[in-house]
Amino acid sequence: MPTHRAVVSIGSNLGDKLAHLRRGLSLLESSGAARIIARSRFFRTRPVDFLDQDWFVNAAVLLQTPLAPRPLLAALKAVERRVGRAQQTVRFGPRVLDMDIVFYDALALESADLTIPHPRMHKRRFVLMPICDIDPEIVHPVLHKSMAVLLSEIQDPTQEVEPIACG
Ligand code: PH2
Ligand code: MG
Ligand code: MG
Repeated sequence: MPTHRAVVSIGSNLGDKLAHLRRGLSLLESSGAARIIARSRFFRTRPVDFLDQDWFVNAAVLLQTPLAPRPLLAALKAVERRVGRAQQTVRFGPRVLDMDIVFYDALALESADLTIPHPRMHKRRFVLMPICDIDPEIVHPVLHKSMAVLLSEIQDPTQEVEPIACG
């Protein structure tokens, strides 16, 4: 079976955030949709885009998966629902669990329901810092810059990201 590698960014800012992230990863593996090859530490991160909400806990995982991008997206959404995510009311607003595909092999895909690489990843410290934890040398397949370089290009001082001791 052909296998693929995907980088997925995960986040939560409602209830027991860390527990939601851990449960999501465990459900993802037990569903058979993906194997987790590496996981970053967990980070406490100040909200971006929609500021009037609680801080997030974010992390990133490197996955091995037999699934094509859309079935992988469906599997991630199924896990989000099982962990308790309801239909979103506010764009960029609070959520129990968010699992976003950042990279899928070196694929570049742009469509209404799915864009890979994630279109905002390079502007977000809460995405880049966890991926750097896994491997700072991963290269963005469209921008052709490493995670370390993209992270160093973010100057925004409001994007606070700090590792959680227990993570
Ligand atoms: N997700 C968003 C919007 N803003 N901010 C942080 N810190 N972490 C997130 O995961 C996040 C966010 C929409 O997906
Ligand atoms: Mg998201
Ligand atoms: Mg999402």
